[in-house]
Amino acid sequence: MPAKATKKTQDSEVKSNCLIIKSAQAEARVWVYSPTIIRVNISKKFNEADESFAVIQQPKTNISVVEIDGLTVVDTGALALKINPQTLHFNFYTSDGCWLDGDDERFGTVWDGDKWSNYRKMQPDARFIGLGEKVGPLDRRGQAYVNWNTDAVDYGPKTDPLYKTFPFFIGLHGRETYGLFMDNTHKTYFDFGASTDHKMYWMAADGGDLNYYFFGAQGVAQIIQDYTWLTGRMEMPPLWSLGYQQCRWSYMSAKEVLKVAGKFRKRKIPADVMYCDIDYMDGYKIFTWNKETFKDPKAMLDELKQMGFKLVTIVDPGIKIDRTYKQYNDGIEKNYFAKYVNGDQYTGEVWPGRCHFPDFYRADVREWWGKSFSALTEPGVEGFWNDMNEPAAWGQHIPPIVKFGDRPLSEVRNVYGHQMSRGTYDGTKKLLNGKRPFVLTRAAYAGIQRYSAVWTGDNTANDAHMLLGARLVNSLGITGVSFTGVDIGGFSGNPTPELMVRWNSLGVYTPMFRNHAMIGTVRREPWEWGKENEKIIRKDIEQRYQLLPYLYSMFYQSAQTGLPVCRTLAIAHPFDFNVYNEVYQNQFLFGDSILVAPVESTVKKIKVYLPQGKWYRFSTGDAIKGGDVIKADAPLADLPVFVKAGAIIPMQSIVQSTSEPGDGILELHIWDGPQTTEFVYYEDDGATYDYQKGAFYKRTITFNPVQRLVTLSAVVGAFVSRFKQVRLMIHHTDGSFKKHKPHDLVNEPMVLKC
Ligand code: MIG
Repeated sequence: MPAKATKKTQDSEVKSNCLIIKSAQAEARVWVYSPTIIRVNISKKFNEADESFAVIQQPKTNISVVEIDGLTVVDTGALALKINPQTLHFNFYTSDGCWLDGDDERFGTVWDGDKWSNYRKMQPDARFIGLGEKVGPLDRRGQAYVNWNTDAVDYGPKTDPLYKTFPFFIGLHGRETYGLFMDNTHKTYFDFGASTDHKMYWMAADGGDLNYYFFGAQGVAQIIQDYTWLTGRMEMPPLWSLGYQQCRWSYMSAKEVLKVAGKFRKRKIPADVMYCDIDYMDGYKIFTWNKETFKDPKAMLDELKQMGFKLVTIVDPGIKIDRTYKQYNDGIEKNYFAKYVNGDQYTGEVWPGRCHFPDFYRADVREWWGKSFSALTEPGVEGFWNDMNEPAAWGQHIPPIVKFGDRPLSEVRNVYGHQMSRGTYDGTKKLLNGKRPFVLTRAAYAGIQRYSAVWTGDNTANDAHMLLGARLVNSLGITGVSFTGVDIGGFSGNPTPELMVRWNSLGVYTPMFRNHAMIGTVRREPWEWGKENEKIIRKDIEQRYQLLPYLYSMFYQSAQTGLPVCRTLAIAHPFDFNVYNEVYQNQFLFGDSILVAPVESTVKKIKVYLPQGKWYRFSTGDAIKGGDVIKADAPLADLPVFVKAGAIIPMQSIVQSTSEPGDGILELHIWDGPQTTEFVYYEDDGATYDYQKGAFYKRTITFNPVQRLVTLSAVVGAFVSRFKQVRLMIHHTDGSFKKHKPHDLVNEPMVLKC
């Protein structure tokens, strides 16, 4: 029975859509965001502005509250929250009464000045996944983490914290799933039973409220969908950013950039993107070009364009203190920089020397920042790499007396990179006049997917880091960030040729495919590793380009549902406990139906766990029975990659960059399976926002193995496909493969025999 709007019991009242409970210790406010999402905010002193950097939804306009046996119960239909108004203990249940999660009865929430800690019951079989970019195993049980965005130079497989903050995890026990997003930007702590009696886990913050969103949907994928509904999803990235990207700290001159780009074309290694790291600037002054080494940026960009390359340039937040520098003068004049508590500008040292730091929390500062990109967009740059935005200053410890607007650093450090990326995205989107910018950031907070892709910072050239990278990418995917990548080859140190090749193979199956290395390391370009290795690298990069129609459709799916492109097996198989086994935890699905098993460069045979069902080895077409561990060959030229029976994978001919049209034939690769399967094919111009106005091309492809038919539904959307024909490529259970004759692609439904 819903409570009347004015109903007031002894301890609780409902004011419009908010349940308010006052205890001796604190006040709790509860809102319902959807039947499966309830927000709880407990505080001693609410900030009535109630802003969030992450959440883009509003609560529902009503809330249903009843009193049962002294408990205040919020019932959403799908979820029941039972609150003890005296102790402020909260417990969440499914609609059929199954307990999901709640406060530990002994402690619940405890305050220590402005700090709070919250203790929560832990079941014996509890598992936890999530928190985004965090080292350690897939199952976080027994691990503890801190969120405090840090320039984690030389981080190792145990370093914490790293660059980003995602206070969101998914818990599992029995057959139940739940999620919890603690939307608090202070330094926060999560201890998943690492340092307790195994009866509880806990989380804490150095300030702010115990402000969390509880997700009660059943299924990991459902919770990710709800979480990304709440915090937003990415827009479609420019197609070129899904191609191969070549970076280095630094290509030192326009001449060198062009030479490297030219070599890709000469050696017929597909690639789309070149990068300029910090040395393109004049004295590391952001939004400038070095007058000698990059004399004519437009000429360089024109030439790159002719070769089918895009350029991404780096920007750091630190603005050099220099009276001859526009951004410095603007910033001083308009008061755009962060200050100490006494009102003086904060000064820290980074690449340019002494710097001030833009106050990205202010809309006018973001606007100014965004406009400054014209120095890069005018000559033709379309990709913007946001580095050092933890923020980083030499020495790492920006004093706590620094303020951004009226907020102390301690409160908002974790969202500095988020706000910088927001300014970059909004600004460059305007400047590019309808074209999609590519934005990449190192520091981030929950919700970053709305503005930017992310990479995992300064990793190292060793096998452990390569495997860790797979876990970081998969974990970022759980927290709603799809467009992710690592420095392929490892940033610091020098990979062996074998590691370089292996890492490149894995890069094919990473949303962002970028080769990058630190200054002073050996050259990393594909031709630096000997003839044989170059061949393997070329073959793998070609594979990536052939997969682009599949990958682009997967990005579309991700933009629609929030499901990541790289998916830990825990998403589709949360209760298949093999997926958490340390031997198999790095495995992931690349899109709906490609399973990738990362392997160290020194290992030539590995154990792979294939979930229930039938599988095929991608490279050979050999059929394999799932639900078991197999020993897979892993020669350097053939990373263990598998496809699900029934998989429909649209592919294309090899092109040297996404700007090439190719042969116009869409190849539908299908691996025979027992059941009817479906794939939603998606295409648009890959460059503009016209898809948001209907200029897309979408159709459902269905494979019916009994009738031996492949059908393409009528096209939805007004875009004309870049493909003229469609060709079935059928992989049969006996390992044979049949390439059918191409058919003209028409917009009406198509039925093809196979
Ligand atoms: O202090 O711009 O993580 O990718 O090459 C190092 C130079 C600054 C750190 C980034 C790295 C980049 C490097 N930057």
